[in-house]
Amino acid sequence: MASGWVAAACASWSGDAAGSPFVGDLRAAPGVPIDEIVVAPRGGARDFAAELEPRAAQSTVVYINFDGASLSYGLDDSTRNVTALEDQAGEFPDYGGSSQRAAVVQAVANDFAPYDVVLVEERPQGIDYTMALVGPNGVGSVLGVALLDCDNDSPNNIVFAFHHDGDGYSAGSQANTISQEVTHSFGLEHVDHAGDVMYPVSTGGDPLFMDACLPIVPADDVVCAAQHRRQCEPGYQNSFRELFDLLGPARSDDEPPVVYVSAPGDGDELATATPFDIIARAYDDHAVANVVLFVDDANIGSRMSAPYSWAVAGLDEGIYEVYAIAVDIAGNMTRSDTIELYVGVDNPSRKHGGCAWAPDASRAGVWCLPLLLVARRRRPKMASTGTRDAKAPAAC
Ligand SMILES: [Ca+2]
Ligand SMILES: [Ca+2]
Ligand SMILES: [Ca+2]
Ligand SMILES: [Zn+2]
Repeated sequence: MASGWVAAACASWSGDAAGSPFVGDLRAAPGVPIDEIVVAPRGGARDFAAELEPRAAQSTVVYINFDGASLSYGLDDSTRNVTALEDQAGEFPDYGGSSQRAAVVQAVANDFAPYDVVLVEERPQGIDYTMALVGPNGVGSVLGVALLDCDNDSPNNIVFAFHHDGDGYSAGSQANTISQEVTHSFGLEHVDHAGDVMYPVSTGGDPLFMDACLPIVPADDVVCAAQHRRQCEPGYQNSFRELFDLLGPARSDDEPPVVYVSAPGDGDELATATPFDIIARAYDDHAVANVVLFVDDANIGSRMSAPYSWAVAGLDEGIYEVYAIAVDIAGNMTRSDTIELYVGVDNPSRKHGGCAWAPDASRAGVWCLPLLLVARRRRPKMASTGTRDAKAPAAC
């Protein structure tokens, strides 16, 4: 422990709980120890000069990463995949299937609903975020591991939940592990109440952050004492109020999401025989609830988590109009621009005789420009002869 590291394993603690002053015998509690918490090393990455500048209040961003990552060892930095937990360095596996992801994210969102927290499933760019890696990388019998980061000193921690799709834990239980690990990275410790997210044993049910001063366990090893004392007597923690102070209240969500169809491209020509994916991208200032794809105004199906992708095969020849509608968790809705797909048929505007700009900047495109300019210039004179005006571009 010369380096200032303190490891607190839930499993060993619950074994000698008899001497603790709180009510309740954890040895009798059913369930699995949730995690190991490790006190965060101090110093190094923090940029104090930057903190002298006033900043607009910003939502706390939590990136739930189900896709795995390649981690190196050093001071925690989620943005560069660096973890201070040496035994987690290396390849962290992905979550596996996707059947439970949306429900897990929803349950985490429910836990953090009172606070100004934005949950995302795609890696944010250019901002601070806590990353929760979710995948089967367990060592021993615990379900997770996290740094205990008093006063949320680092905004870029990485925490770990060793769950995978179909591991036998409900979405609510998996979410509880994730929520607890994330919250350790804000400096909250374990409390002795099975109804609180910070209870150190996974017992099922649907714990939340309770608005009550609950005894911290293990009682003789409180680490972030100053932080807890703002709400409670020494030795106690009010998870709800502490998070409220650290994160701020949830903001109302009046901003609709941004959504667009990213693949195939507008006007793309596709073969009838070749299956392809339609991919939409959606972003929201809070969280996207789902994205629904429409082809020729028919609802093709909803996706609740990124990537928003629909496999397409066996389409008849024809021109299809495709758009997506994204809904955020507050019910705000956005319809994307419509793209056209040419399946088994030519896109006339892609022909060399057309006026569209060919991707290879072909000679036809170059010729087309002056003719179009001529057509435009003539337009006022031909205003009374609408049919000729409409035909002008076809002359190219
Ligand atoms: Ca932190
Ligand atoms: Ca919960
Ligand atoms: Ca929104
Ligand atoms: Zn824990």
